[in-house]
Amino acid sequence: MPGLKEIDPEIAAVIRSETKRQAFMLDLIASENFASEAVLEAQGSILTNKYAEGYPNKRYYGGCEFVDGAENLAITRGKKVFGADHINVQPHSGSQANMAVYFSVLKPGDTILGMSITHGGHLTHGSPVSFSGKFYHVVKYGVTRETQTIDYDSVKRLARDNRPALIVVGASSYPRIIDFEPFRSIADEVGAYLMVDMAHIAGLIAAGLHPNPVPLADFVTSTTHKTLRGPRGGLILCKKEFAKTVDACVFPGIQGGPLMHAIAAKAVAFKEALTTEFRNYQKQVISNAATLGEELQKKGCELVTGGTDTHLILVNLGNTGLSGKIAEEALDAAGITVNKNGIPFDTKSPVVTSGIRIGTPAVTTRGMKEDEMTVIADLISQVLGNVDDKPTIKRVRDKVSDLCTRFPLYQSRLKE
Ligand code: DSN
Repeated sequence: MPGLKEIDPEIAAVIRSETKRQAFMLDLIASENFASEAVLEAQGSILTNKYAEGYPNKRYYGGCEFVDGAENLAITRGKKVFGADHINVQPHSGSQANMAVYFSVLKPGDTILGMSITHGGHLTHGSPVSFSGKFYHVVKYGVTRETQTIDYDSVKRLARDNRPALIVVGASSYPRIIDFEPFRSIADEVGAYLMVDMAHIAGLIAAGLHPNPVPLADFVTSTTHKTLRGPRGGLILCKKEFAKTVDACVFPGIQGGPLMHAIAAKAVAFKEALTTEFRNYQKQVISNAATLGEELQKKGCELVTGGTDTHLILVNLGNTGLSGKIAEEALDAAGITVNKNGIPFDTKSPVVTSGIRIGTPAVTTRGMKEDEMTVIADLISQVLGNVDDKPTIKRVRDKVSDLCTRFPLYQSRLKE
Protein backbone atom coordinates (compact mmCIF):
# COMPACT_ATOMS: atom_id res chain seq x y z
CA MET A 1 0.00 0.00 0.00
CA PRO A 2 1.29 3.50 -0.73
CA GLY A 3 2.40 5.45 2.34
CA LEU A 4 1.30 8.78 3.76
CA LYS A 5 3.75 10.84 1.69
CA GLU A 6 2.27 9.46 -1.53
CA ILE A 7 -1.39 9.47 -0.46
CA ASP A 8 -1.47 12.75 1.43
CA PRO A 9 1.64 14.91 1.11
CA GLU A 10 -0.08 17.80 2.88
CA ILE A 11 -0.67 15.85 6.09
CA ALA A 12 2.79 14.27 5.77
CA ALA A 13 4.18 17.82 5.67
CA VAL A 14 2.21 18.80 8.78
CA ILE A 15 3.64 15.82 10.69
CA ARG A 16 7.15 16.62 9.52
CA SER A 17 6.83 20.27 10.54
CA GLU A 18 5.44 19.31 13.94
CA THR A 19 8.24 16.76 14.46
CA LYS A 20 10.76 19.54 13.78
CA ARG A 21 8.92 21.95 16.06
CA GLN A 22 8.99 19.42 18.90
CA ALA A 23 12.66 18.62 18.25
CA PHE A 24 13.95 22.20 18.03
CA MET A 25 11.77 24.14 20.46
CA LEU A 26 11.78 23.92 24.24
CA ASP A 27 8.50 22.37 25.36
CA LEU A 28 7.73 23.71 28.83
CA ILE A 29 3.99 23.05 28.71
CA ALA A 30 3.37 21.36 32.06
CA SER A 31 0.78 18.94 30.66
CA GLU A 32 2.86 17.75 27.69
CA ASN A 33 5.49 15.09 27.29
CA PHE A 34 7.25 13.02 24.64
CA ALA A 35 5.92 9.46 24.43
CA SER A 36 8.50 6.75 23.79
CA GLU A 37 8.94 5.15 20.37
CA ALA A 38 7.40 1.97 21.86
CA VAL A 39 4.26 3.85 22.94
CA LEU A 40 4.04 5.57 19.54
CA GLU A 41 4.46 2.25 17.72
CA ALA A 42 1.59 0.66 19.64
CA GLN A 43 -0.59 3.72 19.20
CA GLY A 44 0.10 3.85 15.47
CA SER A 45 -0.62 0.14 15.02
CA ILE A 46 -3.29 -1.80 13.13
CA LEU A 47 -5.17 -2.26 16.39
CA THR A 48 -6.95 0.94 15.34
CA ASN A 49 -8.91 -1.20 12.85
CA LYS A 50 -10.68 -3.31 15.46
CA TYR A 51 -14.12 -2.76 16.95
CA ALA A 52 -14.33 -4.20 20.45
CA GLU A 53 -17.34 -2.68 22.20
CA GLY A 54 -17.63 -4.25 25.63
CA TYR A 55 -14.85 -5.55 27.88
CA PRO A 56 -12.40 -8.48 27.59
CA ASN A 57 -14.30 -11.77 27.06
CA LYS A 58 -17.60 -9.83 26.94
CA ARG A 59 -17.50 -8.12 23.56
CA TYR A 60 -20.21 -7.33 21.05
CA TYR A 61 -17.93 -8.32 18.13
CA GLY A 62 -16.07 -11.44 17.03
CA GLY A 63 -12.33 -11.54 16.50
CA CYS A 64 -11.44 -9.85 19.77
CA GLU A 65 -9.08 -12.52 21.12
CA PHE A 66 -5.93 -10.47 20.50
CA VAL A 67 -7.23 -7.05 21.49
CA ASP A 68 -8.54 -8.71 24.66
CA GLY A 69 -4.90 -9.56 25.36
CA ALA A 70 -3.93 -5.90 25.01
CA GLU A 71 -6.70 -4.68 27.31
CA ASN A 72 -5.97 -7.37 29.90
CA LEU A 73 -2.30 -6.37 29.94
CA ALA A 74 -3.26 -2.71 30.36
CA ILE A 75 -5.60 -3.65 33.22
CA THR A 76 -3.10 -5.83 35.09
CA ARG A 77 -0.24 -3.37 34.72
CA GLY A 78 -2.33 -0.25 35.43
CA LYS A 79 -3.66 -1.75 38.68
CA LYS A 80 -0.09 -2.62 39.69
CA VAL A 81 1.28 0.86 38.92
CA PHE A 82 -1.25 2.56 41.21
CA GLY A 83 -2.18 -0.26 43.64
CA ALA A 84 -5.85 -0.13 42.63
CA ASP A 85 -8.67 -2.67 43.06
CA HIS A 86 -10.15 -1.86 39.66
CA ILE A 87 -9.15 0.06 36.56
CA ASN A 88 -11.05 1.07 33.43
CA VAL A 89 -8.58 1.83 30.64
CA GLN A 90 -11.15 2.78 28.00
CA PRO A 91 -11.79 6.52 28.61
CA HIS A 92 -10.73 8.42 25.51
CA SER A 93 -9.65 11.39 27.64
CA GLY A 94 -9.50 12.78 31.15
CA SER A 95 -12.75 14.65 30.59
CA GLN A 96 -14.53 11.43 29.64
CA ALA A 97 -13.07 9.69 32.68
CA ASN A 98 -14.47 12.44 34.90
CA MET A 99 -17.82 12.37 33.12
CA ALA A 100 -18.11 8.60 33.63
CA VAL A 101 -17.47 8.93 37.37
CA TYR A 102 -20.01 11.76 37.70
CA PHE A 103 -22.59 9.73 35.79
CA SER A 104 -21.95 6.71 37.99
CA VAL A 105 -22.85 8.40 41.31
CA LEU A 106 -24.59 11.72 40.58
CA LYS A 107 -27.98 12.79 39.31
CA PRO A 108 -28.38 16.05 37.38
CA GLY A 109 -28.70 18.90 39.85
CA ASP A 110 -26.64 17.20 42.59
CA THR A 111 -24.01 19.33 44.29
CA ILE A 112 -20.31 18.89 43.61
CA LEU A 113 -17.56 20.67 45.49
CA GLY A 114 -14.53 21.24 43.25
CA MET A 115 -11.50 23.49 43.03
CA SER A 116 -12.12 26.70 41.14
CA ILE A 117 -10.39 26.78 37.77
CA THR A 118 -9.16 30.28 38.61
CA HIS A 119 -7.29 28.83 41.59
CA GLY A 120 -5.75 25.94 39.66
CA GLY A 121 -8.67 23.52 39.16
CA HIS A 122 -9.90 22.06 35.86
CA LEU A 123 -12.75 22.77 33.46
CA THR A 124 -14.43 19.45 34.26
CA HIS A 125 -14.39 20.12 38.00
CA GLY A 126 -17.42 22.40 37.70
CA SER A 127 -16.60 25.25 35.35
CA PRO A 128 -19.82 26.78 33.99
CA VAL A 129 -18.60 26.34 30.39
CA SER A 130 -18.16 22.56 30.85
CA PHE A 131 -20.79 19.81 31.14
CA SER A 132 -19.77 19.58 34.80
CA GLY A 133 -20.98 23.11 35.50
CA LYS A 134 -24.11 22.70 33.39
CA PHE A 135 -25.38 19.37 34.79
CA TYR A 136 -24.55 19.88 38.45
CA HIS A 137 -24.85 22.50 41.14
CA VAL A 138 -21.27 23.55 41.74
CA VAL A 139 -19.67 24.93 44.87
CA LYS A 140 -16.05 26.00 44.51
CA TYR A 141 -13.15 26.00 46.90
CA GLY A 142 -9.76 27.56 46.33
CA VAL A 143 -6.49 28.66 47.87
CA THR A 144 -5.79 31.17 50.61
CA ARG A 145 -4.60 34.68 49.72
CA GLU A 146 -1.69 34.41 52.14
CA THR A 147 -0.09 31.10 51.16
CA GLN A 148 -1.81 30.46 47.81
CA THR A 149 -2.15 26.83 48.94
CA ILE A 150 -5.42 24.90 49.27
CA ASP A 151 -7.64 26.33 51.97
CA TYR A 152 -8.60 23.10 53.75
CA ASP A 153 -10.61 25.00 56.38
CA SER A 154 -12.78 26.58 53.73
CA VAL A 155 -13.24 23.17 52.04
CA LYS A 156 -14.58 21.87 55.37
CA ARG A 157 -16.85 24.87 55.87
CA LEU A 158 -18.22 24.73 52.32
CA ALA A 159 -18.80 20.98 52.61
CA ARG A 160 -20.68 21.37 55.90
CA ASP A 161 -22.80 24.22 54.50
CA ASN A 162 -23.60 22.65 51.12
CA ARG A 163 -23.54 18.86 51.76
CA PRO A 164 -22.09 17.96 48.31
CA ALA A 165 -22.74 14.51 46.87
CA LEU A 166 -19.18 14.48 45.49
CA ILE A 167 -15.97 16.26 46.41
CA VAL A 168 -13.54 16.65 43.52
CA VAL A 169 -9.84 17.03 44.24
CA GLY A 170 -7.12 17.74 41.69
CA ALA A 171 -5.69 20.61 39.73
CA SER A 172 -4.05 21.61 36.50
CA SER A 173 -1.94 24.49 37.76
CA TYR A 174 -1.22 23.82 41.42
CA PRO A 175 2.49 23.50 42.19
CA ARG A 176 2.29 21.95 45.65
CA ILE A 177 1.67 18.47 47.06
CA ILE A 178 -2.02 17.84 47.68
CA ASP A 179 -2.88 16.29 51.03
CA PHE A 180 -5.72 13.86 50.34
CA GLU A 181 -6.37 12.92 53.99
CA PRO A 182 -8.29 16.07 54.98
CA PHE A 183 -10.47 15.65 51.91
CA ARG A 184 -11.25 12.05 52.91
CA SER A 185 -12.26 13.02 56.41
CA ILE A 186 -14.39 15.94 55.15
CA ALA A 187 -16.10 13.62 52.63
CA ASP A 188 -16.79 11.10 55.40
CA GLU A 189 -18.17 13.78 57.69
CA VAL A 190 -20.68 15.09 55.12
CA GLY A 191 -21.43 11.76 53.44
CA ALA A 192 -19.89 12.69 50.07
CA TYR A 193 -18.05 10.55 47.56
CA LEU A 194 -14.43 11.53 47.00
CA MET A 195 -12.92 11.72 43.52
CA VAL A 196 -9.31 12.66 42.83
CA ASP A 197 -8.32 13.74 39.32
CA MET A 198 -4.58 13.05 39.39
CA ALA A 199 -3.98 13.79 35.69
CA HIS A 200 -1.10 16.20 36.22
CA ILE A 201 0.70 14.23 38.91
CA ALA A 202 -0.01 10.63 37.81
CA GLY A 203 3.63 10.02 36.87
CA LEU A 204 4.88 11.35 40.20
CA ILE A 205 2.37 9.13 42.01
CA ALA A 206 3.35 6.08 39.93
CA ALA A 207 6.94 6.69 40.98
CA GLY A 208 6.04 7.06 44.67
CA LEU A 209 7.06 10.73 44.73
CA HIS A 210 3.65 12.19 45.56
CA PRO A 211 1.08 10.72 48.02
CA ASN A 212 -1.12 8.18 46.26
CA PRO A 213 -4.85 9.02 46.45
CA VAL A 214 -5.94 5.47 45.54
CA PRO A 215 -6.20 4.10 49.10
CA LEU A 216 -8.28 7.11 50.19
CA ALA A 217 -10.51 8.11 47.29
CA ASP A 218 -13.58 6.30 46.01
CA PHE A 219 -12.58 7.22 42.46
CA VAL A 220 -9.31 8.35 40.92
CA THR A 221 -9.20 9.59 37.33
CA SER A 222 -6.29 10.53 35.13
CA THR A 223 -5.04 11.23 31.68
CA THR A 224 -2.23 9.00 30.48
CA HIS A 225 -0.14 11.48 28.50
CA LYS A 226 1.11 14.07 31.00
CA THR A 227 3.75 13.17 33.59
CA LEU A 228 2.76 9.51 33.03
CA ARG A 229 4.20 9.85 29.48
CA GLY A 230 1.85 7.46 27.72
CA PRO A 231 -0.48 7.90 24.77
CA ARG A 232 -3.19 10.57 24.79
CA GLY A 233 -6.09 9.10 26.77
CA GLY A 234 -7.72 8.57 30.15
CA LEU A 235 -8.31 6.02 32.88
CA ILE A 236 -10.44 5.47 35.99
CA LEU A 237 -9.37 3.67 39.17
CA CYS A 238 -11.95 2.75 41.78
CA LYS A 239 -12.86 0.50 44.66
CA LYS A 240 -14.30 -2.91 43.71
CA GLU A 241 -17.80 -1.91 44.82
CA PHE A 242 -17.96 0.74 42.08
CA ALA A 243 -16.36 -1.35 39.33
CA LYS A 244 -19.57 -2.46 37.61
CA THR A 245 -21.24 0.92 37.59
CA VAL A 246 -18.10 2.75 36.43
CA ASP A 247 -17.57 0.26 33.60
CA ALA A 248 -21.22 0.60 32.53
CA CYS A 249 -20.96 4.40 32.59
CA VAL A 250 -17.89 4.34 30.30
CA PHE A 251 -19.44 1.78 27.92
CA PRO A 252 -22.25 1.91 26.93
CA GLY A 253 -22.93 5.01 29.06
CA ILE A 254 -20.85 7.63 27.29
CA GLN A 255 -18.54 5.87 24.84
CA GLY A 256 -18.83 3.38 22.03
CA GLY A 257 -15.97 1.28 20.71
CA PRO A 258 -12.76 1.53 22.73
CA LEU A 259 -9.61 2.76 20.97
CA MET A 260 -7.70 -0.52 21.10
CA HIS A 261 -4.52 1.01 19.67
CA ALA A 262 -4.56 3.60 22.48
CA ILE A 263 -5.28 0.91 25.08
CA ALA A 264 -2.31 -1.14 23.83
CA ALA A 265 -0.16 1.99 24.08
CA LYS A 266 -1.43 2.56 27.65
CA ALA A 267 -0.27 -1.00 28.47
CA VAL A 268 3.19 -0.13 27.12
CA ALA A 269 3.28 3.10 29.16
CA PHE A 270 2.29 1.24 32.34
CA LYS A 271 5.09 -1.26 31.71
CA GLU A 272 7.52 1.64 31.37
CA ALA A 273 6.11 3.24 34.55
CA LEU A 274 7.04 0.14 36.56
CA THR A 275 10.77 0.52 35.81
CA THR A 276 13.56 2.08 37.87
CA GLU A 277 14.37 4.35 34.91
CA PHE A 278 10.89 5.83 35.14
CA ARG A 279 11.26 6.51 38.87
CA ASN A 280 14.60 8.21 38.26
CA TYR A 281 13.04 10.23 35.45
CA GLN A 282 10.27 11.49 37.75
CA LYS A 283 12.82 12.43 40.43
CA GLN A 284 14.64 14.46 37.81
CA VAL A 285 11.38 16.12 36.68
CA ILE A 286 10.82 17.38 40.24
CA SER A 287 14.42 18.40 40.75
CA ASN A 288 14.43 20.26 37.42
CA ALA A 289 11.24 22.13 38.32
CA ALA A 290 12.73 23.13 41.67
CA THR A 291 15.94 24.36 40.03
CA LEU A 292 14.10 26.23 37.28
CA GLY A 293 11.91 27.91 39.90
CA GLU A 294 14.86 28.90 42.09
CA GLU A 295 16.85 30.25 39.14
CA LEU A 296 13.86 32.28 37.93
CA GLN A 297 13.42 33.68 41.44
CA LYS A 298 17.08 34.75 41.40
CA LYS A 299 16.23 36.71 38.22
CA GLY A 300 13.37 38.46 40.02
CA CYS A 301 10.42 36.27 38.98
CA GLU A 302 7.66 35.80 41.53
CA LEU A 303 6.33 32.25 41.88
CA VAL A 304 2.83 31.41 43.09
CA THR A 305 3.22 29.69 46.52
CA GLY A 306 6.90 30.72 46.44
CA GLY A 307 8.06 27.54 44.69
CA THR A 308 7.09 24.00 43.77
CA ASP A 309 7.00 20.41 45.02
CA THR A 310 5.99 19.00 41.67
CA HIS A 311 6.62 19.15 37.94
CA LEU A 312 5.35 22.70 37.45
CA ILE A 313 5.77 26.28 38.50
CA LEU A 314 3.34 29.14 38.11
CA VAL A 315 4.96 32.53 37.50
CA ASN A 316 3.09 35.61 38.68
CA LEU A 317 4.04 38.26 36.12
CA GLY A 318 2.61 41.10 38.22
CA ASN A 319 6.00 42.69 38.92
CA THR A 320 7.01 42.62 35.23
CA GLY A 321 4.01 44.55 33.94
CA LEU A 322 3.49 41.81 31.33
CA SER A 323 0.34 39.78 30.81
CA GLY A 324 0.49 36.01 30.39
CA LYS A 325 -0.58 36.46 26.77
CA ILE A 326 2.30 38.80 25.91
CA ALA A 327 4.80 36.60 27.77
CA GLU A 328 3.57 33.44 26.04
CA GLU A 329 3.82 35.09 22.60
CA ALA A 330 7.29 36.52 23.19
CA LEU A 331 8.61 33.21 24.55
CA ASP A 332 7.05 31.36 21.64
CA ALA A 333 8.83 33.67 19.20
CA ALA A 334 12.06 32.78 21.00
CA GLY A 335 11.43 29.02 20.67
CA ILE A 336 10.20 28.48 24.23
CA THR A 337 6.69 27.05 24.54
CA VAL A 338 4.72 27.81 27.71
CA ASN A 339 1.09 28.66 28.32
CA LYS A 340 -0.48 31.77 29.74
CA ASN A 341 -2.27 30.84 32.94
CA GLY A 342 -4.45 32.56 35.46
CA ILE A 343 -3.02 32.99 38.94
CA PRO A 344 -5.12 32.86 42.12
CA PHE A 345 -7.26 36.02 42.46
CA ASP A 346 -6.27 37.07 38.93
CA THR A 347 -7.92 40.27 37.75
CA LYS A 348 -7.21 39.58 34.07
CA SER A 349 -9.40 37.44 31.82
CA PRO A 350 -8.51 33.77 31.09
CA VAL A 351 -7.40 34.74 27.57
CA VAL A 352 -5.00 37.39 28.88
CA THR A 353 -4.03 36.29 32.45
CA SER A 354 -1.35 37.51 34.83
CA GLY A 355 0.77 34.37 34.79
CA ILE A 356 2.53 31.67 32.85
CA ARG A 357 2.68 27.98 33.73
CA ILE A 358 5.99 26.21 33.18
CA GLY A 359 6.57 22.45 33.47
CA THR A 360 9.60 20.19 33.20
CA PRO A 361 8.24 16.74 32.13
CA ALA A 362 9.04 17.14 28.42
CA VAL A 363 12.51 18.71 28.67
CA THR A 364 13.44 16.09 31.29
CA THR A 365 12.43 13.32 28.87
CA ARG A 366 15.03 14.80 26.48
CA GLY A 367 17.66 14.27 29.19
CA MET A 368 18.01 17.83 30.43
CA LYS A 369 19.13 18.32 34.02
CA GLU A 370 19.78 21.10 36.55
CA ASP A 371 22.51 22.80 34.46
CA GLU A 372 20.15 23.14 31.53
CA MET A 373 17.41 24.50 33.85
CA THR A 374 19.79 27.29 34.85
CA VAL A 375 20.35 28.11 31.18
CA ILE A 376 16.61 27.97 30.46
CA ALA A 377 15.82 30.29 33.39
CA ASP A 378 18.32 32.76 32.00
CA LEU A 379 16.81 32.56 28.50
CA ILE A 380 13.26 33.02 29.86
CA SER A 381 14.31 36.03 31.89
CA GLN A 382 16.08 37.61 28.89
CA VAL A 383 12.85 37.31 26.89
CA LEU A 384 10.59 38.57 29.67
CA GLY A 385 12.83 41.60 30.10
CA ASN A 386 12.87 42.36 26.36
CA VAL A 387 9.60 41.19 24.85
CA ASP A 388 9.73 43.74 22.02
CA ASP A 389 13.43 43.51 21.27
CA LYS A 390 13.85 41.48 18.08
CA PRO A 391 17.65 40.95 18.40
CA THR A 392 17.18 39.51 21.92
CA ILE A 393 14.42 37.20 20.73
CA LYS A 394 16.59 36.05 17.82
CA ARG A 395 19.63 35.49 20.07
CA VAL A 396 17.54 33.42 22.51
CA ARG A 397 15.98 31.47 19.67
CA ASP A 398 19.44 30.50 18.39
CA LYS A 399 20.48 29.40 21.88
CA VAL A 400 17.28 27.35 22.22
CA SER A 401 18.05 25.67 18.93
CA ASP A 402 21.63 24.84 20.07
CA LEU A 403 20.34 23.45 23.37
CA CYS A 404 17.75 21.29 21.61
CA THR A 405 20.38 20.00 19.19
CA ARG A 406 22.43 18.80 22.16
CA PHE A 407 19.38 16.84 23.43
CA PRO A 408 18.01 15.18 20.30
CA LEU A 409 14.45 14.00 20.01
CA TYR A 410 12.79 11.59 17.55
CA GLN A 411 15.91 11.57 15.39
CA SER A 412 14.83 8.73 13.12
CA ARG A 413 11.53 10.51 12.46
CA LEU A 414 13.38 13.70 11.45
CA LYS A 415 15.11 11.71 8.70
CA GLU A 416 11.84 10.43 7.25
N1 DSN B 1 -5.39 20.95 29.20
C1 DSN B 1 -4.75 20.31 30.32
C2 DSN B 1 -3.64 21.10 30.89
O1 DSN B 1 -2.95 21.73 30.12
O2 DSN B 1 -3.43 21.09 32.09
C3 DSN B 1 -5.73 19.93 31.33
O3 DSN B 1 -6.70 19.13 30.74
